[in-house]
Amino acid sequence: MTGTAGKPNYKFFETKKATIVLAPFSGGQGKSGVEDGPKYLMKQGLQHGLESVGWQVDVKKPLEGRDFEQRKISSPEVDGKVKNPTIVGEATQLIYGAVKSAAHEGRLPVTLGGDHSIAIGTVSGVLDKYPDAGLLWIDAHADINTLASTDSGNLHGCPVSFLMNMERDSWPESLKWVPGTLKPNKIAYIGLRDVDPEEKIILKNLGIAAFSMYHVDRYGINAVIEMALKAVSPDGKGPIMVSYDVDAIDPMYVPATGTPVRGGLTLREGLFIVERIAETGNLVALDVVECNPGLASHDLHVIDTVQSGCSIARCALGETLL
Ligand SMILES: [Mn+2]
Repeated sequence: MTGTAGKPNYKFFETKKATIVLAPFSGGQGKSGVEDGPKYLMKQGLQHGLESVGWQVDVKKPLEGRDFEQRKISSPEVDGKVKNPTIVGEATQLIYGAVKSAAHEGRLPVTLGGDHSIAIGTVSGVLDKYPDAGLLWIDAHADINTLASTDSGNLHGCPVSFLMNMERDSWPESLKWVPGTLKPNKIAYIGLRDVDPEEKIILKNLGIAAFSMYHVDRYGINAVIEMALKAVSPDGKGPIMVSYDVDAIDPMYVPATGTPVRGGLTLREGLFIVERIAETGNLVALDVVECNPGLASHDLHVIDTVQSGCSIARCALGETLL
């Protein structure tokens, strides 16, 4: 290996066309501000960053004019334990439509959250085009609570259980559109360090490839990525989607996020994950979620967080250090 590793070649795309899907949605959790994530990321130059690495980019706004924030504030909904299932169902279905059509048009969807509940829509949309896609979930949390196991009732802690069709009988009407076709052998986690007891049991029972910060320390990030890729695509040829929660990275680098947990990835480890996935040529979609400028204690926190989000997107879409 020389210092001039080849530029990534995205083999599932004839031409490098991407669609930025703006998903300014906060209804999967209680805090305000995460709905401003897309606006800040765009203001920081995310679109130009993708164009600078050779992509033709268009922008879709599937939630425009829908007033989900207003509905969350003026008529908060609790169904059993579950909070705001109606707006989560409606918003994720709109995002699903946008991501699905971008994918079917041969474009690479880059969805900007918003809280992580939006991945119910993005992953479902990507699987419609690439049913055998592997999903890498980069996160401090497993986000695999079921409606029975969730303590908080916040749906951003549950998207994976919907994607995997777990306990469908308990689902609210608004989420019944979710196809739920993700198989346990098609998801791998990197960065975990705050996993609920019942989630640990679910991960173990389903045999899901889950790499915590312990594994990152034990084996190093390079080996962990290879193991994660192998778990979801044993022959190394299948399409890969990345759902990237910025809280995977340590709050030292990414402070402005809803559920920060200390002891996370360094910024370099966090970027290396997407650089390496880009290098495989197998990337077909990316989410960048949970940037919450409203939770920064000063401007530098906003800049650190938003710049990290932009870097994740550029590295995933082919920016290299050399
Ligand atoms: Mn998450």
